[in-house]
Amino acid sequence: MSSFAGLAERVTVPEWKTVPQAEASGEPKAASVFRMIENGLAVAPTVSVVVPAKNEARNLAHVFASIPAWVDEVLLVDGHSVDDTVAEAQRLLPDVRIVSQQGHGKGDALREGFSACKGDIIVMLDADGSTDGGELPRFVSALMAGADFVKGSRFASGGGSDDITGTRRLGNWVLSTLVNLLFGTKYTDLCYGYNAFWAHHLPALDLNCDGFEIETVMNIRAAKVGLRVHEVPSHEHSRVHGQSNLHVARDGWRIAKFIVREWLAARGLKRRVVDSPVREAQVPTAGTPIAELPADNA
Ligand SMILES: Nc1nc2c(ncn2[C@@H]2O[C@H](COP(=O)(O)OP(=O)(O)OP(=O)(O)O)[C@@H](O)[C@H]2O)c(=O)[nH]1
Ligand SMILES: [Mg+2]
Repeated sequence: MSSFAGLAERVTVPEWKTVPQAEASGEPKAASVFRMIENGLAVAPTVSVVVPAKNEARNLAHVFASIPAWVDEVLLVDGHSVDDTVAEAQRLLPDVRIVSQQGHGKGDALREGFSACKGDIIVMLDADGSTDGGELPRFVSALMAGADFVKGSRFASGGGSDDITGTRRLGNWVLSTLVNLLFGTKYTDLCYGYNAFWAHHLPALDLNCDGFEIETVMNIRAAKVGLRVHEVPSHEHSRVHGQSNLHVARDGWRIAKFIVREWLAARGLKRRVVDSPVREAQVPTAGTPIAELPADNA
């Protein structure tokens, strides 16, 4: 378990309580330990937090201070920053793992960060101070309760935003409605950067996009492969310092094109499934991991 020297003093979290699993169950000694993540809830799975950051040096103190001390690793994916993002991250959090992004774009950054994670659970958190690490127990709790993929929602009951403009709200509603119609989902928020999932579902998500469409594509793929998706309310704060990298019209149009692309791909897949006699033999059984089920909800 990593120490994150310096972080624990700044963050108010419940006292560490490690209980060997074997002691709790009376079974032979196991490697896992439970950690208290909030009052009345202890978890054994390890948690990685991925923070994509492009010129966010001035926001990192705020962001890191919100990350609870029970998090096992924090990965900062640096997007060719020209400010002191990397040095500041290392100064604030000596245990931080720096991933130097090879490509460009938030989607590319998250993909590189996800593939470097060692935790059982992966959580994505923005570096501009808009997403609050203090909400992490909600995401982890939902995963522990049976979800495969947990999306934060600013528009679920209990959520909110200090940041969203009228234009963005409308655009997000239109895109969410389109996805719900095309994929049979009931998402209340589509383009939000606070999500968490079990790391073993990463191959099923098969992420291959580079830009701000990444959250949308993740949400669609999660539905397409049959993952159990839960929404939890989240409050989006205003960016603390600096300027957004998102261009509403350009990125909104790009997201719309990705939605249509995913829909066409799902229809093609469905046709192949229907045409192929081999698929007949692949009817899922009770023991089949849900991420390996064929897509069927286009
Ligand atoms: N590594 C990396 N991070 C990026 C890149 N583009 C954006 N980010 C980060 O992704 C997060 C979200 O980007 P923002 O620019 O805040 O965009 P947004 O949150 O969608 O839009 P706002 O609501 O206007 O803030 C921030 O932490 C950015 O620093 C990139 O190309 N590489
Ligand atoms: Mg932002």
